[in-house]
Parts: sequence; structure tokens; C-alpha cells
Amino acid sequence: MITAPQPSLSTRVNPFAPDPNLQVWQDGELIPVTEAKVSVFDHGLLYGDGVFEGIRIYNGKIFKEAEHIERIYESAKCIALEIPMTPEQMRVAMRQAMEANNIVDGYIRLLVTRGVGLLGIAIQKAACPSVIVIAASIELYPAEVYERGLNCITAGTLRNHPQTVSPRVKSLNYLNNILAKLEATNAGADEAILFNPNGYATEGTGDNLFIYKKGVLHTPPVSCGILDGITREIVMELATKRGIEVRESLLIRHDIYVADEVFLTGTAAEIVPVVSLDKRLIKDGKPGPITKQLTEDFIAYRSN
Ligand code: PXG
Repeated sequence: MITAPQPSLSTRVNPFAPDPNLQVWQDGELIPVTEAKVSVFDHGLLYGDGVFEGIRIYNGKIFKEAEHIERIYESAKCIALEIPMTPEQMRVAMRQAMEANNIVDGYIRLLVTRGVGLLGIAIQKAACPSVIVIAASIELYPAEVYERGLNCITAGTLRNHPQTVSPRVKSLNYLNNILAKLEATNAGADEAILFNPNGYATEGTGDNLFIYKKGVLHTPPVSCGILDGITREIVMELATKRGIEVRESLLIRHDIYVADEVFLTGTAAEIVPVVSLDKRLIKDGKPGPITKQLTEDFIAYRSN
């Protein structure tokens, strides 16, 4: 059989290729993104062995910098990964990446990988962890999503059991979340809510979950198997300041169906309303007043 010549993989045009002018910080130096290379022997690539953070820059300031740095050191500690720099050096690296690209409002992706090693999963086979800082613009939900709210599904894919890799570790393996997001896309929905192996709600694919019912704001406890979200913490504080009772509660799917309001929180999305789950409308299927109020409070908080 005669087959048509195949185009070379190396000459394909990637529509998502980064801006070639972007400078990235890699292991101590700023380099053009076109020159930044990750080895095929990096355990971050070979095994997903590494941790990351996603951080916002608002008006030239790194938002909740200390909290994100603390969390990446905790994630690293949990996987016995020694970050080869101090928190202060990490702050400097983030600032350098931000300034080199003149980012005033944007996003920082901070990652630490196990580094180049031998083939083999033992951490002793990789001795030089690698640190990368990317400061760039961020892809957000379009404004109309905040107006209309998200349509969600219950994911068949479960959130990682807390006795596997703890969901508190922001690890380089997001496949559970990726598969849950794919389920949502395949169902024509925007987002998926993941449950834990005991049937309790945990969070969205990259955002924490809140429901409001009869004057009380509920969010699953960290012990349910969620990322201990920095935005979640801020929203709990803002709600308390408004005089709203906040509880960490075990929630089942039913609780979400019959909630007065539902929303998600995260670094990228900030606060985004949820208006349906599995095609059951949350109340009248429109973003609710508490969600709107907390969104205003959050925007005021992060703008200060
Ligand atoms: N749950 C999960 C699983 C997350 O990954 C959150 C909750 C919210 O946490 P914070 O601390 O951000 O409020 C996250 C955060 C990205 C991206 O590029 C993902 C996150 C944050 C920023 C960017 O997909 N996830």
C-alpha cells in the first residue's frame, strides 16, 4: 500500500505556542522562552514528580505571595522534594520574571520538578531539582460566564483519595482533574464537581466549592480531600465580615441540587457562580445575591 508522506512532527505549527518574546526564569537565569528547555530525563516530565503554584499579579503586585510560597514549600515537603532556593530567593525570581515581561496584571506559574535523573522512580535517581517561573497573561472565563453562571456536572472521576497523593499537594499530576474537565466538556457543560470516594463533594477541577443555604455558607472541609485554597480562605473571611455564618460541612450531591446559591473560588476564576448541576437548576438558575455581594467584596479586597 502506498501511503502519503507524513508531515514531520517537528514542523507542525502549534496554535498555542507562547509569545516568542516571553522571558522565563529557569534555574537562576532569565532566558527567552524559545531557548528554555526541559530535559526528556526530568522526573517532572517522566513521572509528574514535582509541584506547582498559580499566582495572580494585580496592579503590579503579587497577590498572596507569602501564602503561595508557603503552600509550594509544604507541597514539596510532602513529596520529599527539596526546593534548591530560599523563599526570599523565590520572591526575587518571581519579581524578575514579572518585570522582564512588564506584567502589571497577569499570572505567575511557579514550578519545581525533581529534575534530571536516571530512568527509575526512586527520588535518589534525581539529585538536582529544577525551578521554573513563568510570568504571563492569564486565560480567564469570559465575562459572560460571570453573568450567566456555570453549568456543572457531577464527575464520574473521583477526587484523589486523601491517602493517595494528598489533594493538598499541588502536584504536577492533574490527570484526575483533567479527566473530570473532559467529562464536563463531553457533556456540553462548563465544569465538573468531583466527589470523594465516600460520596462527599470536594471541589471543581481547579476551584473550591461553596453553597449557600438558609443563611449559611457551607464549604467542604479540607479533610474531605481538597486543595486548601487561598481564595477559599479569603472568601470565608469576607463572608464572616459580612455577618454570614460560614461552616465547613460534608455535602452530598443533594445538598448542591437544593442549595439557594452555589459558586466556585480560585486564583484564576476568583468567584464564579454555578447555576446548575446535572441539569438541575440551582434555585432560579441565575447567579444569586450573596455570590454577587461576595464577588464585589473580593474585587475590593484584591484591588487594595
Ligand atoms: N482546587 C484545585 C484542585 C486547584 O487546582 C484551587 C482549588 C483553588 O485554589 P487557590 O489557592 O487558587 O484559591 C485550585 C487552584 C491553572 C490554575 O492554571 C489552577 C489553579 C490556580 C491557578 C491557575 O489551571 N488551581
